[in-house]
Amino acid sequence: MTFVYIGLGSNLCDPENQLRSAFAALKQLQDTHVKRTSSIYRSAAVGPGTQPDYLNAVLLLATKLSPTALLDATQQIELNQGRVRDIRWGARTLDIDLLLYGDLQIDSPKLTVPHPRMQQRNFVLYPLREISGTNLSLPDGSDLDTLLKQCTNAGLIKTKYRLLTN
Ligand code: ROI
Repeated sequence: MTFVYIGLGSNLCDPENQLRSAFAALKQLQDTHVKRTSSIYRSAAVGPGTQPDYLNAVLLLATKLSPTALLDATQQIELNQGRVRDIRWGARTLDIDLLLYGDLQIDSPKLTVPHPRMQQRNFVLYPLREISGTNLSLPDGSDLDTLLKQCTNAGLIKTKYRLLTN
């Protein structure tokens, strides 16, 4: 079993429901257990142009799936929920990002882990810290608490909602 942190994000077609559907689908994945879930966070969209606010959450999985098998499975969940990959950084019904896969560093055409932009994203770092319990060391030698000090939580709203593990 490997511990894997994933990020969920949605800003289209009832985002809270999108996150809940994704969570239900992730719970059905073979050889995979959802161990922890963060609160649901709301934030303005990062990136160019104007688009609706996002809801985000971070989950801890324990899985026997390989990184590519897990990527394929999460991309299938995105597709099942109507994800259309057209505009880079455009609005989306569902985004599932592999943030950390154990302490592996992966740099392949299909997959980069740790997620290359997670270190600057408050909607990833704050929910990640909520469920990590302790400071986390990242494979590049950085650590979560230091990244958090460099990353404002301005505009990030922790809601009272969460995806429940039971
Ligand atoms: N902005 C926020 N706040 N949350 C996201 O999940 C998110 N995802 C994206 C882009 C468009 C970069 N902006 C985001 O892919």
